[in-house]
Amino acid sequence: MEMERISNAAVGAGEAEVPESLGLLKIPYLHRYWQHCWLKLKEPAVKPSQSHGEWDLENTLLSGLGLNILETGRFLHSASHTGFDSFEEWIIETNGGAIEEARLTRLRDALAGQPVGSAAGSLDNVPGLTAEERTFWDEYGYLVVHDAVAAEDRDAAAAAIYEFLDADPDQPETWYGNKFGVTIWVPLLRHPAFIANRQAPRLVKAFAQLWGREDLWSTVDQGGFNPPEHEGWKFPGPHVHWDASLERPHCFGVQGILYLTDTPADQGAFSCIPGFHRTLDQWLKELPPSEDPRQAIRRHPGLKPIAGKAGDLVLWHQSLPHGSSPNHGTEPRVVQYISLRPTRWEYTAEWK
Ligand SMILES: O=C(O)CCC(=O)C(=O)O
Repeated sequence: MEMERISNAAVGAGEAEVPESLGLLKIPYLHRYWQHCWLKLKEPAVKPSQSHGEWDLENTLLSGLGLNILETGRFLHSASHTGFDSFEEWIIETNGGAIEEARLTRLRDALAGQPVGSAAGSLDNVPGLTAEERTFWDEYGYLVVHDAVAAEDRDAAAAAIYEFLDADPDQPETWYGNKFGVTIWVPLLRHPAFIANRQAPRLVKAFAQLWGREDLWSTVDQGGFNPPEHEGWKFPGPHVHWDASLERPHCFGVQGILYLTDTPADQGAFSCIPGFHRTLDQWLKELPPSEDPRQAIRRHPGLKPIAGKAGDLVLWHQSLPHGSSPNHGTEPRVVQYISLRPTRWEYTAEWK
């Protein structure tokens, strides 16, 4: 198939007109993204480093369309659905049959390089981080934001995870039948309470303050369920790691996890090495060349579990080594993963 040229590819162009041929959602960049995925599929020799270098915009696109990056990849890889029309139909169907025009307009504007506000509306009167919290963040690279979402959405999200897993909070024998395997991930993505939590004003404001901007897009991330260890169920990870490239420069990025139930430190809490974002460069320089940093970090003694209450949002700088931890408590740890990123952000494309 001849690759069609999109003459008005939206990035930064600021153009308003979208030709009829660009489909149902009228997002020129969506067509460009689809073409790019198609090219990678048909010509696997094209390395990611030779890609069009728009990792940030691709994430914005998918977040704006309420899509998870892995589910989108899976859809596009399934041989029977490679047409652009079926891609758009799948997007709409995945969103429950319709996408609000206001959401599409905000996305179109952002992809066209126009300024957009927060998805949660004005944040002016929303309580934000204090000066002490900002100082703590700078020093330690993580932060616990209390009562980040509405209590009813927090509880509804926890209940949705139990229901999705066919588990019962009062029946421990039901906690270990995760149909998705031995994992703490729960691939529930678009429960209404999950969507509400991603847009909770206090949560959005915390991300906005750390990024220093409001044109943020929430990843469509999953839930998590980490039950107490026992003889037949041992914590499978994630062990300490980074999700960002270790190639320089080490860019700014904020990741987050929302505790949906009380999470004492020994109950499978999120763990990180506080302050490591400030010493990552030096640590890498001093590491013997024979050492793989991603293995070496596992021996670091500074990993600290971060306790929190139901409704607490733990934020961390992406340069902090982090992971989950074995649950030595009596209750499961129940969470929702949430990260917000701007339309465009600095990132290091080369993976190390
Ligand atoms: O579940 C956790 O506590 C850790 C999450 C994590 O490692 C990640 O989001 O990259």
